[in-house]
Amino acid sequence: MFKNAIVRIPCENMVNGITESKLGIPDHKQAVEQHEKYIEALIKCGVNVTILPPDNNFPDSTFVEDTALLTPHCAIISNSGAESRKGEVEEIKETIRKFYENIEYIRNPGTIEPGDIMMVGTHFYIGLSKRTNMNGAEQMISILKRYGMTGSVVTLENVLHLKTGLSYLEKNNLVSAGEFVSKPEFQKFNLLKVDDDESYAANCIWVNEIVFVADGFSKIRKQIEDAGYETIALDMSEFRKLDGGLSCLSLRF
Ligand code: CIR
Repeated sequence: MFKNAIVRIPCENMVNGITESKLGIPDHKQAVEQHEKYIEALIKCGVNVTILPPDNNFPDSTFVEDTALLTPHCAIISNSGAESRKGEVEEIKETIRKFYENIEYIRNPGTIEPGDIMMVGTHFYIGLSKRTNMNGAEQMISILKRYGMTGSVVTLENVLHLKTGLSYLEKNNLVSAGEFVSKPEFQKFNLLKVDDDESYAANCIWVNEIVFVADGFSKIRKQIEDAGYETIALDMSEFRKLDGGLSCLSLRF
């Protein structure tokens, strides 16, 4: 169960965030409203939410997931593979220190963004992407080992981050899209397969037995409900314009 979450309110400068989508420029006001609904949903799931103020120095700073991996035993501060995002970790360290005594760091030449890391119990799958390199993954795995956890790498080609196409919902249920559906390492899971026309919704999150799903993707939402979960649908239109999904908007621990 998650007791805490950290989020950061989207800044006006989000209009300059990194994106490969061709969905247009996000509307800041609408993004803030969508973010408020996201916070309300976390609170509904019994999570204490730490809300950080907007940080205009970093257009992508609302995507706090990429700043750290927060495990039950330690916090690991990441090192973004995107130049414009590297400074985000400085801004969040102070908050993480309030919750963790054991803090570790990924250092150059290693890069890693936790959007590439999926937790399954004490094991962490790490996607090798444009943002996460082998050195970063190896540093992460050796830190995890020191704290009694394990990690393994997964290759990916077509998506920004591992969790753009995969979400673990506990109880062996794995939402899976595109290139991940046929990967041998995931065949042991009960796969909830996402159709290509709903691939954006493969990024969903389990929060204390409730699953947050992007609004407007009824087929995967029904599959998740049929698997026994209550769902909350959230409008993500403005974050999607920056290639961001539900997991990216919080650190949950
Ligand atoms: C970026 O490209 O870094 C942001 N525009 C989106 C980050 C999404 N984060 C995530 O999937 N964890």
